[in-house]
Amino acid sequence: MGFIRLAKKTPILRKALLKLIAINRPAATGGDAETQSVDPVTARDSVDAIRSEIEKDGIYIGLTLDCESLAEVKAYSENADCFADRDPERPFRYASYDDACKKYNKPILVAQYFNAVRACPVIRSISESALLKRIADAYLGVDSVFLGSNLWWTFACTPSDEDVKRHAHLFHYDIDDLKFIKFFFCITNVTLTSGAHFVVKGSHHDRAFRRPLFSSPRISDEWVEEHFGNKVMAVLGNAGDGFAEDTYMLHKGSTPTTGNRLMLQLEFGVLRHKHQSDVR
Ligand SMILES: O=C(O)CCC(=O)C(=O)O
Repeated sequence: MGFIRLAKKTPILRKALLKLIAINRPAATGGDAETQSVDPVTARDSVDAIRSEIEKDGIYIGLTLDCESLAEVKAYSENADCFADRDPERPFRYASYDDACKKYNKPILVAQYFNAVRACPVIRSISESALLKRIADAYLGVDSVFLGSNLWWTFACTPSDEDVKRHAHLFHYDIDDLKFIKFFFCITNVTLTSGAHFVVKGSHHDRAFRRPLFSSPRISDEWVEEHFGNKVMAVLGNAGDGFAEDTYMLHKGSTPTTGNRLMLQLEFGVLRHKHQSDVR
């Protein structure tokens, strides 16, 4: 990870590396090839339009997960263990949330499922979506690699300050790879009070708030409001709605007050590594 951080901080090095990788591994598909008839994901716009919107704003809203896949992910979430605070020692079933909070002696803010691609066939098929791969290739400019899935609950509760920070409910940016893209799908309805995701449009191009090499910055709402004002946007959606985001931009989750949120995320990058894997 140290190497990725160093390259991200050094635009010339990052550009050169991306060029080298693109020569060795050119985008396999790119552009608007035929859409697979069984693709679980569809988009409102062409791959080229999606790419240029992410390049400009850092985010594209307009993906949809088909109803069957949505129902299967939901069913899986009810029948498998999720893990409080992403801790493999703290499993529980969604239906037993209250008992789990008692058992682990805290209001659980976040719980993730592990090994989702292996354990849930429909998540595997979403991770293999030809459309997602084409968007990733087009945006990253290389034959992209699947880095991992993340299916997680964000619960309506009153969390500790430490959990708010740890679980990314303060503005921050990710440094997962030289260049990377995340696809998010709302598995439950996401409203302003049930887990809205916030982004600062266009901030993936901005270097002013980047911090020293090895710090993991969390940036206050006040600072973001003062510097970016009208570029802050809440991303909401109905179950099945999805968006693509370069989370090198400033973004954050929010703590729900009226309903729990279940989100599925699939990430693609350029380097082959396991830092974003949910395999435990
Ligand atoms: O929960 C969210 O909406 C954002 C999560 C996030 O920013 C992260 O995991 O890095």
